Amino acid sequence: MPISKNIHQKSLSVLHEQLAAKGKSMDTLISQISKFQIAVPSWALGAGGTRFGRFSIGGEPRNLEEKLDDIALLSRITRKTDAVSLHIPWDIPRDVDALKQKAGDLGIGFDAMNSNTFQDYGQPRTYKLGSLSNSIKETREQAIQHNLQVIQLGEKLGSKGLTVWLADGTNFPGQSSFRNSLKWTIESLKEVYKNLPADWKLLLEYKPYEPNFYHTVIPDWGTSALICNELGEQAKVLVDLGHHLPNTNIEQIVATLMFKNELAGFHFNDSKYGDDDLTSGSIKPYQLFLIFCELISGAEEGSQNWDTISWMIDASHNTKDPLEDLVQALESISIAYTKALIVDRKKLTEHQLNGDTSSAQEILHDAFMTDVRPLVREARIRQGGEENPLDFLRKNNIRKGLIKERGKGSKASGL
Ligand code: RM4
Ligand code: MN
Ligand code: MN
Repeated sequence: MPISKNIHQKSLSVLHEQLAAKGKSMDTLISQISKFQIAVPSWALGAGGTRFGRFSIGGEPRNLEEKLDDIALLSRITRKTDAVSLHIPWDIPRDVDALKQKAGDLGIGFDAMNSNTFQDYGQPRTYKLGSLSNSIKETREQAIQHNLQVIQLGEKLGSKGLTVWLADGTNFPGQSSFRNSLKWTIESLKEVYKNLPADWKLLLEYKPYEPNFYHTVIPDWGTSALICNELGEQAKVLVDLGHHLPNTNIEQIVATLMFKNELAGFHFNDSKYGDDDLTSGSIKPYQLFLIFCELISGAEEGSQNWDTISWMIDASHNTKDPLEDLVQALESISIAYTKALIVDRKKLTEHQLNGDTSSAQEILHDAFMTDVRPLVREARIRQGGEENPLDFLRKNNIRKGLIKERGKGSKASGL
């Protein structure tokens, strides 16, 4: 909701007083908020589909260049993103140098590259029964080569990471051997890892089910970590928030991974039941806050360096304007991060050590219940972003303009 400058200033000064009482400096917080940038996935700029259908939103980017234009707009109005995460082959550039040049001009970098061995797109061998875990050597080899090509492309663009998500698994008991599938996956990933540039990381996702419903080769963080340990230091676990069974304690997973310096980064989204890819913070904002609490304390207490963690959104949506959805996601993530920054960690530790359960809980609640939106808004304004990015999109008829330029039926590559 748009608010007046007067109300913004008033609420900011109330917050300033509240924070000062807790010994928190507003300027330090603002610079932390401003530094925190989240990469946008190239596949979130069009209307997402479900397996039952896809409804075009109109004005979707028709090519990679237009995807960059959309991200540049998001970047300008929110100041919360400065990079795109590409998905190959959805995003094979027509002209790599020209794309790099354009991205540079727009101030957009290339975050982790995503390989795709979960679909068939005209390659010689099908991935119907798996890719890196396939029982047929030639199919595994093809999937390895695909990942190597993604790395090569990423190197040209200046990316520093390869994200691997495997759809591999089975639908029925007995369909394959658990142990062989895991062994072949590890062998294949070792081949990929051998070719990983020294300053890259391999981000390995896990997911308990879907598209396979009996078993997934890498179902959980433990299996992902086990594989990463076999690969080496540069391989770490990527936590996609939607890739857990309902009620999983994701903040604990984050803490454990950081404890072992095994956290590669995040795919932010929200979920009610499964891999719903709903807007971050739309369903479980308290969980998102608790995750950030673990991230901040894990980094502050020296478990894992904050700068080694990658931040990406992974969402798709079939009923919202993708630009509006991404604005909302970037805002929710920044709010959760800011709330976690204002937790009185010193007091929290004291209460933990004294066994004072109620007071410990109160510390977290107090931070979570604080309305930090004026702070996030102020950070954005100071960086030259829009006071209210959502309102900006509406007032300036951005979608209407895009529909006029790109057409009503344009369809972005992706899901
Ligand atoms: C998967 C997973 C991957 C993403 C694809 C599109 O469920 O989350 O990260 O590459 O979706
Ligand atoms: Mn993901
Ligand atoms: Mn997913």
